[in-house]
Amino acid sequence: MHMKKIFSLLLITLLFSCDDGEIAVADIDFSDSDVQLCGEYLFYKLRNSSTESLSLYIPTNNNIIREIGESTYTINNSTNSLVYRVYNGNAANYFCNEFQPTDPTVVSEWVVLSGTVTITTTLQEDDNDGVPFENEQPGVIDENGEYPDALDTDEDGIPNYKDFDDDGDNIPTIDEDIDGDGDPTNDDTDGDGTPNYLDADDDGDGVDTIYEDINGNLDPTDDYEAGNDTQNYLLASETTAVSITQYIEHTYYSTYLNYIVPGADISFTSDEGVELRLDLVEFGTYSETETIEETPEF
Ligand SMILES: [Ca+2]
Ligand SMILES: [Ca+2]
Ligand SMILES: [Ca+2]
Ligand SMILES: [Ca+2]
Repeated sequence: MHMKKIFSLLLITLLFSCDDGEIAVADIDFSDSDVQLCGEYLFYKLRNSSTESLSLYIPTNNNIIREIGESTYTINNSTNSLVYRVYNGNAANYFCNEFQPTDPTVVSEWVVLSGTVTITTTLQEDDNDGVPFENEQPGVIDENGEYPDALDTDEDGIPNYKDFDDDGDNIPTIDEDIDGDGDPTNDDTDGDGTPNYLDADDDGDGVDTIYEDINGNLDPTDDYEAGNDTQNYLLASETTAVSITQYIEHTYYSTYLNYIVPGADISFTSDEGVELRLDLVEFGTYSETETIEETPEF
């Protein structure tokens, strides 16, 4: 109890009395801390060498972190809770445990008795192919968060922004960066004005790159004619074609971003009835990325 009092004096920048009781205003900034998640759904952040936590618990069976859109939850400190805690040690293992650890212990706890929290969930899909999302002509986002007019150069059903082989020649876009400068958009072997990553016939010899795969292993980058040090698909003088009837497996990444914002009027109350106003503009963003593997139909 003595420790708690001392702590409170250190913590509180401004403490004054009014008719409703004591109000403390504290400049406690969690904005540099990552939002972490345990189970369904305990969001939490740690700061000050993990001796302070801010946690938001919304118990529900709904998959709230993958439902695109905005949801507002009522904080009542029984079902849904928002809590600021101070511990007497590192609390990094305090969460995500089936059993509450005995160490560290909670020195101070401040809860939100009433208020709201809004979670806005958006989905970002990208192929990490070296061409930025906005340069893959996604078009305009619709009300469902989708891009119905996105460009699909090879018409394999996967739009360019998430197609890691944009021209469907079985060479991933990132590997069509011939000069290796990290930018696949400035490489055009046959000089036809279409960069290799969008050019199904990279050397302009009339044989599509996908068929210049002599050993048929779905990788045209390892096929050389004897005596050549350049692959057939980049050499217009080599026009041997084989039958290829499938695409390589494609990979892209779906990232769900959950932007969590408490209501503007939220305040925290200690068990002694002291009200604490945190400088809490937002809780933060929790993100979760899923890797999708898909082989388009040829
Ligand atoms: Ca495509
Ligand atoms: Ca792409
Ligand atoms: Ca190509
Ligand atoms: Ca060719």
